[in-house]
Order: sequence, then C-alpha cells, then structure tokens
Amino acid sequence: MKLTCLCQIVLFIILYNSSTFVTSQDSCSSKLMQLQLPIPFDTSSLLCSPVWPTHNFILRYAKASSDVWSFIFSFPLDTKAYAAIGFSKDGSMVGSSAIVGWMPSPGAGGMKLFYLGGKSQRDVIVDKSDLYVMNASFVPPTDSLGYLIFQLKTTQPSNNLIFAIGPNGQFPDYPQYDLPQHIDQTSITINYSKGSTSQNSNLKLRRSHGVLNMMGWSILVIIGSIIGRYFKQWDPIWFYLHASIQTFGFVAGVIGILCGLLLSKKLNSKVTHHKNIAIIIIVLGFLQVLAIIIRPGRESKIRKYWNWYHHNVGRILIIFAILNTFYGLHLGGEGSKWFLAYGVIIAVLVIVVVFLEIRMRIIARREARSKETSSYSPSVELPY
Ligand code: HEM
Ligand SMILES: *[C@@H]1O[C@H](CO)[C@@H](O)[C@H](O)[C@H]1NC(C)=O
Ligand SMILES: CC(=O)N[C@H]1CO[C@H](CO)[C@@H](O)[C@@H]1O
Repeated sequence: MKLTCLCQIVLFIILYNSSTFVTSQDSCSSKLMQLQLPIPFDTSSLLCSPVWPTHNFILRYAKASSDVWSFIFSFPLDTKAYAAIGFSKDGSMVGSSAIVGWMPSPGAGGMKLFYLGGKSQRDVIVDKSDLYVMNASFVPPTDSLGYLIFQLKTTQPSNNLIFAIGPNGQFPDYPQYDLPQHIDQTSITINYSKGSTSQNSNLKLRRSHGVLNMMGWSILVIIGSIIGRYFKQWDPIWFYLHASIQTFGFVAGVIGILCGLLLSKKLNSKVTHHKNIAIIIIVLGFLQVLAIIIRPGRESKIRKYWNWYHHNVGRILIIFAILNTFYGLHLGGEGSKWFLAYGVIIAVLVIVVVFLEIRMRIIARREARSKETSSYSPSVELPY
C-alpha cells in the first residue's frame, strides 16, 4: 500500500517535471536568455508584465526613443493556437489593430497584422492596421514558446490592450490569412510606468449599459405592457404585476442609460442619435411614471383620454426602445450572437402579442354577441 503510494508520488514528480521541462514557460522572473537571435533594439531596460496569466501571456516593453516603443510579447506555443495582442482605443475589440503570431509546426510560423473592423470574420482584415509597426519578427526559441518582437512608432501606445487565443489547430493560412475566431479573449488596462494591469473597466461599464437597457426598456417593459393589456381578468393581480414589472424595468433602464452617458463621456464617443433616442425614451418613461401618479379614478369621465394617452406613450416608448437596442448592438460592433438572441426574444414577444390580441378580440366579439341576445351582460371594452 505504502509502496504504490510512493510510486504514485514519484511518478507524479517525474510527470510534473517533464511537463514543465517540455513547456519551458516564460515568466517575468526569467531572463530573455532563450533568444538566440539578435533583438533589433536595446533590451536592458525592458519592463515586464504578466498581462494574461490564464494563458501565460507575458509582455515586455520599453520606450526606445521619444516616438518609438519596443515590445516583446511571449506566449506558449504548445497549445497549438494563434496568439494575438491588440491596441485598442477604449478596450473593445472593434476598431482596434492586432498583431497575430502562430506556429502550426516547428519551423513553419507566421505573424501578420489585422485590422479588427467587426466581430465577424469578414470584418477582420489582414495587412491593414492603424499601427505603425517596425522591425517586427516572430521568434520561436523553443517548440513551445513564441516571441513576437516589434516596435511601434508612437509617442504613447494605448494603455488599453486586448489579447486573444485561437482555437486549437486552426491558423490563418496562406494565401488568404483568414483569422479564425478566438476561443478566449481579454481586455486589460496597463500602466506602462509601473507595469501593473487591471481588467478594462470600460468593458464592464459597456456590458452593464447594454444588459440593463436591454432588460429594462426592451424586455421587461414589453412584458409589463402585455400583462396590462391582456390579463385584466386577473384583477387586481394584473395591476400589481404590471406596476411592479414596469417600475423594475424603469429603474433598470434609467441606470442603464446613466451607464451609457458615463461611457460616452469616458470614451469621448460621438453617438448622437443613440443618445438622443435614449433621452426620448427616458422622457417617455418619466411621463408614464407621472401618468400613474396622477391617474384619474376608473369611473372618471376623463379616464378614457388618460387610457389613450398612457397606452400610446407606452407603445411609442417600446418602439424607440427596440430600435435603440438594435442600433446600440450595431454601434458596439456586437457579433451576430447578440442580434440573434435579442431578435429571437422580440420575435417570441410579437408572436405572444398577436396570439393574445386575437384571443382578446374573439372573446370581446363573443361577449358583444351574447349581449345582443341577453339583456344583461358585462360589457367588455377593447382597451385602446
Ligand atoms: C476573425 C477574427 C475574430 C472574430 C470573428 C472575433 C469575434 C468576436 C466576437 C463574436 C466577440 C464577442 C464575444 C462575446 O461577447 O462573448 C469578440 C470579442 C472580443 N474579441 Fe474578437 N474576434 C476576432 C479576432 C480578435 C482578435 C485578433 C482579438 C485580439 C487581439 C480579439 C479580441 C477580442 C476582445 C478583447 C473581445 C471582448 C471585448 C469586446 O467585446 O469588444 N478578437 N470577438
Ligand atoms: C501609473 O502609475 C504611476 C506610478 O504609481 C502613477 O503616478 C500614474 O498616475 C499611473 N498612471 C495611470 C494612468 O494610472
Ligand atoms: C535594428 C533595425 O533593424 N532597426 C530598424 C527598425 O526600423 C526602422 C524604421 O523602419 C529602421 O530605420 C531601423 O534601422
């Protein structure tokens, strides 16, 4: 019993050591000794930062002169995937430029520049970039370690860096160099003077802005309206449901729009139409809240006009919300995944509304007919 245990430990140590021997991973504490080739710039003052620990991506860099920065980006090659480093304005992928390196087999590697114009493959364009890259080379000092060595001609490189790793065994091949979509990606902010990194905060803000608005104005408010229009027979539950869902949607939506305003301020971005529609939505939302507060009693004479007003303001709000959601997804350069997901949700809601509307009209007609035949019958009015 003890012996097998010991054997397992020995075996584990051997396996563990051999695997670390084979990978020979880079780290910020190890020197750049493995590089046989001469590096076309001074490496004595390079700072080092473990930019993406999950995949052991390491970045070394230094300011070479007033308008040249030197970089050595190292990553493990034993995963048989491409590795990419991108310089982004705001931390998002769309609109940035990336340097990609790969090695399908020992001795057969490549590096290319790509412009990331969108989140689908046809918008990722090879040999196009906003970066002024000089003295670039791809050096695999071992079969399991790759170095992208390059210089950027810029007074200050962006401190929003993005990284991506490709799917196993798929590479941008000659002659088209179509880049396969990554299986993992990250977006960080780096402080070049310290070498410290943090997760990109713009991205979190962007996500919150998108999700809150989509949930609030563009899904919850629609569900709340459906309950208000088609489930009045569940009195008074429908009212509590309607009021609480709309309040929830309104609060989420207001926070979402505030996130959006903060984001556009931080990024200094010109999203005039998106912003204007958002302001219309928030004004309509406040009008609805106001309408609830000052609503006349059910028996009041002006209640008819109030109903007309409340329902139509709600409809206009929903139309603007759906439009602005799709428009926002477009502005954010979101992939087809998001369009599809939101499109499916809207399609399902439309089908539900059509079904409920038909059902309601059939019931109303039936009751109107029975009213003609019998003298007393509760009147059912279509709530326009
Ligand atoms: C053909 C190539 C590429 C395709 C089709 C593609 C597609 C996508 C898609 C669909 C997303 C959204 C993923 C999600 O929300 O879960 C995304 C996000 C992201 N991608 Fe890519 N990508 C490509 C290349 C790259 C490269 C080369 C980099 C980095 C150098 C990169 C960095 C990022 C980052 C950081 C994100 C998250 C931030 C954001 O949403 O803007 N991508 N990509
Ligand atoms: C980076 O770190 C330095 C030193 O701590 C600090 O003075 C500087 O303000 C930081 N820069 C940014 C952009 O946070
Ligand atoms: C060492 C080396 O090759 N340096 C070159 C880097 O790129 C600039 C601009 O292309 C050249 O002027 C340097 O000679």
